[in-house]
Amino acid sequence: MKRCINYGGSTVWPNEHKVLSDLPESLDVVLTIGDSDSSGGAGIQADLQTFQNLGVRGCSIMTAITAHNEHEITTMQPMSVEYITAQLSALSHFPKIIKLGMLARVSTIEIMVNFLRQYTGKVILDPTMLSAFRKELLHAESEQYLHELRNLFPYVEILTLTIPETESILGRTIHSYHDIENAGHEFLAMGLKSVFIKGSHLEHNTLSQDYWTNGTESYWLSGQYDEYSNDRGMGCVFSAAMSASLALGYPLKDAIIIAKMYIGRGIRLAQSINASTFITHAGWPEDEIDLPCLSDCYHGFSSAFSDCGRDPIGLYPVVDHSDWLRKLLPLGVNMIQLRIKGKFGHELENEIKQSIEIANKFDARLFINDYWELAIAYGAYGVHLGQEDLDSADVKKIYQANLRLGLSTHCYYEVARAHAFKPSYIACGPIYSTPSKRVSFSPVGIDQLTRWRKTLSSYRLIAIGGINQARIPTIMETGVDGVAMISAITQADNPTQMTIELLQMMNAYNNILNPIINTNPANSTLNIFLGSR
Ligand code: 3NM
Repeated sequence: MKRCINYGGSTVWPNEHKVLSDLPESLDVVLTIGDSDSSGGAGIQADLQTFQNLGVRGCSIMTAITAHNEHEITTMQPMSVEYITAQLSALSHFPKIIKLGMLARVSTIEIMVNFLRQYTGKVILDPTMLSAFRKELLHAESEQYLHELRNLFPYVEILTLTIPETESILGRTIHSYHDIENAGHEFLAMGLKSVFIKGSHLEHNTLSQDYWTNGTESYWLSGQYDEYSNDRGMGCVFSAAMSASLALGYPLKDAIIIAKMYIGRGIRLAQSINASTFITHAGWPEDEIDLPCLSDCYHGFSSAFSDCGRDPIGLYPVVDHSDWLRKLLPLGVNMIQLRIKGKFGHELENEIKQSIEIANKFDARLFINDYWELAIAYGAYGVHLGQEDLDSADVKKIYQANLRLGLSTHCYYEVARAHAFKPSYIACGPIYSTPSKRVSFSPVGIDQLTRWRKTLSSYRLIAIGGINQARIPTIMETGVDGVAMISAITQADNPTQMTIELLQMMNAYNNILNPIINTNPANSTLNIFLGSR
């Protein structure tokens, strides 16, 4: 075998054939290492379809060729050590993401372990050796194969497993969700950075429940269980979608959600061809039905919070003092958030109490940021929580007190977490960079907001972060229900005038979106702002 060398900080294998050298450096590429499935339902063929659908270029190394149809594998021919090494050596640059699938032979695992010692990118391991028909593939080597597989673990970012695979590797039966959690932590003790166990093979399961842990953080993903008799290719497509999302720059926690949506949609829309079923590949997954609920326990579904009423949301100022309510509510603002920082004790309580009284007087929907206990005590309309607040707040108490709930989100992981609470609205941000809050996320931009509008189709959706008057047309064209703003109002030269103008703009959009609610023909702002778009 040729020796791998370290060249200018990146690992390069000596080669004559620069297979990837013509690719622009910025192109997102995933290398999949696994078996060829002649029927196209699983293996490298399924991986490449998934990469392409998610906008990522794939390259591949074959570890085996299988003769596959919809019902069985008739033959498998593992690649020799020489062929696998030659394929590795032919690559001039290694993509930053590698997906390892079925490696077929102990000798192949050994090659990979040697190679990964010097590889600096991320590795996703989906052993697939026991899924569907592949259980027969390992022949007499199976014991040793399972044992050798563990040597890969220290190099792996995430291991994805079904319950039968978990049982084979750990040598015991998994009966319950608790067993799955324990198994996850046992895998971490073997040197893995994180593990994802798909719970859909658990007996009597009516939901799709999957567990992920990296030792410090853990969560369950719950989705609708789909009767899909033939699970061939599910593991490949799921881990391929995760690999593609990582290559696109999504963090692992987001990549898992995207992959779960991708496979959820693929199974939901699976196509029957000649009495067998194939996962559907249909581009980026965007449907809410495929969005899992993310929760720290396995019974992840909760009752929906009350909605925000029939009135449109439109302008949603976020202010830090009751004086702002005195100033803005008489102008017609009917939804507002009190976000107080740096006040405590009586002063804080008094501010909240007064704000609720003012809001009630104007029949306005007031959300209290963070201080949910005071919001309940004084009967606020709702509570707004950030993701960190969710760790400590008693969301059940907010629900039982019949307050509305608004949640901040910044990424797929947080959107899936918010979805588990079924809040009254979801805020997505920051859309643009903002001077008003230190947010550890890059601006999400209009394209992602448009995508989340589609994904969160049943929710009232609010855009926040860096939004000003000039940006409102672009934001409203995404179809969001409301726009939350701090500085555009509170830092305006004339906040009252600015608020009046913003309200007029919003009313124009509300008239378009809700023609039945707002039928007043005298509302000339509609024409003004339609004309200006
Ligand atoms: N939350 P401005 S951005 C309070 O992204 C807040 O969750 C954000 O202020 C989020 O309108 C933000 O001045 C600040 O940009 C919004």
